[in-house]
Amino acid sequence: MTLPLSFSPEVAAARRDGKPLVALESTIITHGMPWPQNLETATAVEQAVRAAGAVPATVAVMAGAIHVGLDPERLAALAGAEGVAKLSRADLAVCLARGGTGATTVAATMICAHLAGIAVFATGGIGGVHRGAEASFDISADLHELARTPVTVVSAGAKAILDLPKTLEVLETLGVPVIGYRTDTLPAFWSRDSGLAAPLRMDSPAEIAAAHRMRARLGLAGGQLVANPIPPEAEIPRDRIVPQIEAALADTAGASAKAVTPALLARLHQITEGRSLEANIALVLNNARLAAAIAQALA
Ligand code: PSU
Repeated sequence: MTLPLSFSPEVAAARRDGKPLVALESTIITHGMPWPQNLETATAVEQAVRAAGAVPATVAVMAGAIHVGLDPERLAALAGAEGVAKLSRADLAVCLARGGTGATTVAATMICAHLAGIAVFATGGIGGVHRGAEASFDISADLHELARTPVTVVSAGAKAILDLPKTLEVLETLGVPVIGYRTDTLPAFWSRDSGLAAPLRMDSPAEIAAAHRMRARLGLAGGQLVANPIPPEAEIPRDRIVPQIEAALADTAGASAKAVTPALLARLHQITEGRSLEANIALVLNNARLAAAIAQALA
């Protein structure tokens, strides 16, 4: 049986010509940002990857196939759709087997990127250990995926709505390298600094590419998490965002499972009067540019 993989013409040509590719996820489009900023951002992120010398491959499941690279019509259809499923490792195969449609999270995008032979993936922030996880057990499947699938994921750290110290602990237990890019402290998504030390530091795309290759040579399962701080001009300082996060957490206490992260992000956009969304867009663009440079260093 062949894999249910469908490449856009741009991605198919890049694979043929051996051009560097960067995978992009689609849950950020369907669940992370409101219309129309979601479509504008997805389009701008693809453009940022191209401008930085690589080829973007936005991943989503549509009508029972994994699409690696979405043409503008498919991208617009996904961004405008209501009630799209949010797919992780657990539900990817079920959605495909039923001929369904869904957006891929970090975990599912890593699986699809690896199937497509793409080693580098840019997102905003990964999922992690939610606050109160000692009672709820809510830990994102993104962490386990990083431990098993060999893709380098460029993020602005884990989303600061999470319990960041516990997220770091779990990543360490799972053997996932967490690499601060040109920083000694872990970035916290909307802010440049979480106050926590970054376990590792690298200062160039070439070093990150070399570490990616070395993991493969050693036969180590799993990927790398690159934590790239939001640009200074776009950041929301920690003392400003932390109370706003607390308010958003209080307002969304009823959400559970897959609904938690989207509900928190949406409430925070309201509380910050759009500033958290602006910061989110800036950090994703920044991650796309770094991912393109890493993909070129790997090619
Ligand atoms: N980065 C963003 N916005 C997002 C996400 C990442 O800037 O919405 C998505 C990713 O798809 C990630 C998901 O996998 O949030 C985490 O969801 P959960 O906490 O339910 O695992």
